[in-house]
Order: sequence, then structure tokens, then C-alpha cells
Amino acid sequence: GDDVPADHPRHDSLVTRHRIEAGVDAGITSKQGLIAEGRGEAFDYLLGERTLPSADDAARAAAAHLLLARHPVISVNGNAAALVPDELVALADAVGADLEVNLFNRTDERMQAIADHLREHGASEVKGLAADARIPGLSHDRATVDADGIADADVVLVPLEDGDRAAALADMGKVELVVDLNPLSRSAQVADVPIVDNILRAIPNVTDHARELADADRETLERIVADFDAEAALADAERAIRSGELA
Ligand code: PTJ
Repeated sequence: GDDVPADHPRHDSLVTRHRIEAGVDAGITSKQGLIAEGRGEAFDYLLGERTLPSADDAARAAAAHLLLARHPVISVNGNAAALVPDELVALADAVGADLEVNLFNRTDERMQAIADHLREHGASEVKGLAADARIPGLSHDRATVDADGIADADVVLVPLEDGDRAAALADMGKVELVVDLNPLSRSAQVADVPIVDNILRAIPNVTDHARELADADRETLERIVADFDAEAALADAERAIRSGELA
């Protein structure tokens, strides 16, 4: 289970792996999700399972974007739901965002299982099941979203997103916040704010920043957004990975 000692040098990897296995068993996570997990784990190893200062800056900029948004939506896939259900619900509450189940490998069973899972973890409303709108430029299943959810959002948080969909959402003119351990992935490259960190650490970190910024005025939030440099954040993560200094 989840009872990995907190001081274990590979704590986050082991917790992540256990939760993804349980997610597959529960019909929440796809088999592709297992593969995605292995890839993420390799990058987290190279990062030393740590939040880089540049990733913390990104988390703060993401929080500012979510607080400034007219309609922020957090997209939830089979990996995110298995790894951080409580944390996603807490973030949605902290910034007033909708949660929308949005799957790369969409099946009715998994849509329902993830929506139920999020409600069990405290979500009052879960979008994604209406499926009455589409993201232009993608094939049918992968394009399906809710008209009053992702389709209407001005800011979307897409953890562990596939590159095609990340690019299509960016093409719709939405502000895109991405969590991805691979700074070279297309999702990270097209994001307005790429958070190169394990979702296990990134989501609670965004929530902490959002709570701290809850009373900030728009000018302060807009300055945080303007000061964030996505290219510099990606370059910093790549440098840290290549240097091997943290692993
Ligand atoms: O549940 P579904 O059907 O929506 O499918 C979800 C997956 C993740 C399988 C699907 O979106 C997919 O195939 O994604 P990719 O193209 O494998 O991209 C996932 C990215 O997430 C990769 O760049 C991984 O390095 C990264 N990643 C994996 N685990 C983590 C992670 N990033 C942050 N935290 C993690 N724990």
C-alpha cells in the first residue's frame, strides 16, 4: 500500500507506483497510464525527487493564473485521479475551479469510475460526462469535452497531458497550465506555465500558493504571471536533469 517510510530515498516513486497499480486494479487508470508512470518515474529519479526552485516559481504562476481566471477548469485523467484525488479536490476548492474528467483513452466505464472516485474524495460536482462539445483538430474520442467545462474555460490545468491535446487546447487560445516531469515533452513545451515536477508534489504546492495569494489584488497576481518565464523554467529543469546534481 501507501506505507512507504517518509525518509526512503525513493519515497515519491514508490508511493506513485503503488497508487498507479491500485488505480489500474480499480478501473481508474489505463494500461497506458502504467507506461506513462514509468517514464515519469525516470525523470523524477534524475531530478532527485525534489521540487526545483524554478518549478516552485511555476506553481506560483499557475496559482496566480487560476485565481485570475474567469472560469478555471482542472482536467483529470486516469493517472491524476489515482495519484492525487484529495489534492485535486482541495485545489479546485481553493481557486473555485471545476473538475472535469477528460481521458485520452476514453471509455464510459473509466469516465464513470473516475467521476465516482473524485466524489468519494469530496468533489461536489464533476464534469466530463455531458460530452457536448469538442476540441477542434482532434479525432472524436480525444476531442470530447463539456460545453460548460473545458470548452468554456479560459484557464485549464492539464496534468500529465498527451502532446496532441495539449497543443490543441493551446491553439484554442486558453491559458494552459501543465504538470509534466519531462521538460522536453510537447505538453510542457506548449504550456503557458509548465510545472516540471511530480504531480504528487506539484498539486499541493499550487494549492499552498493559491491559499497564500487568496487576498492578493489583481495587480499583484498579474505581476506574478508576467514575471514568469516558461522557457527559462524548462531550460532550468533540463539543466538540472542533465547535470545529475540532484539524483
Ligand atoms: O487516463 P487517460 O486515458 O487520459 O491517459 C493518461 C495518459 C497519461 C496515459 C495519457 O495522457 C498519455 O499517454 O500521456 P503521455 O503521452 O504518456 O504523457 C504523460 C507525461 O506525464 C509524460 O511526459 C510523463 O513523463 C509525465 N508523467 C508521468 N508520471 C508523472 C508525470 N508527470 C508528473 N508527475 C507524474 N507522477
